[in-house]
Amino acid sequence: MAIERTLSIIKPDATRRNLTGRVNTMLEAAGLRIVAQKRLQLTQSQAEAFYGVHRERPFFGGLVAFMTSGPVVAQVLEGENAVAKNREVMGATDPKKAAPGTIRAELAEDIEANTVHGSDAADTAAQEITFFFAGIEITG
Ligand code: 3AN
Repeated sequence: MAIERTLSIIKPDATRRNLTGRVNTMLEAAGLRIVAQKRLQLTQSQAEAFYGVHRERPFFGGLVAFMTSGPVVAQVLEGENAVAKNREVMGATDPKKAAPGTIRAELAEDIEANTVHGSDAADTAAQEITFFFAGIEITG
């Protein structure tokens, strides 16, 4: 299996509840290595650009408002099959449907305030990593 990198975001509901460490423990326990990490406050235009693919969806405005409601922690995760492995440890978008033991089942508040973002494919991972990080900020 290939060593991959994926982009993870710990969302404002989690930073507000001081859960960054809890999330990181679950990521690391799943075999993912945090090879870059920074806490930042997204502006409205940055959040709109990051979630541009969802621009036409009815929840877009709420999603942008939520993602700018407090700090986020952007991370690059590395490991075997990292994109799929991170999606697995995150759990389903709606925490009510997330498998027990996943981050969203354990920690998420609802379908919008769902604690973590994770890239959904290798190509989007590459784009999303570049959105947040310069190459010099990522160490193996
Ligand atoms: P995922 O984050 O599981 O890949 P996406 O990419 O379909 O899910 O959605 C991006 C984000 O938009 C979700 N993480 C969630 O915060 C929000 N979202 C998705 N569907 C809904 C919905 N029906 N109502 C409110 N927010 C939603």
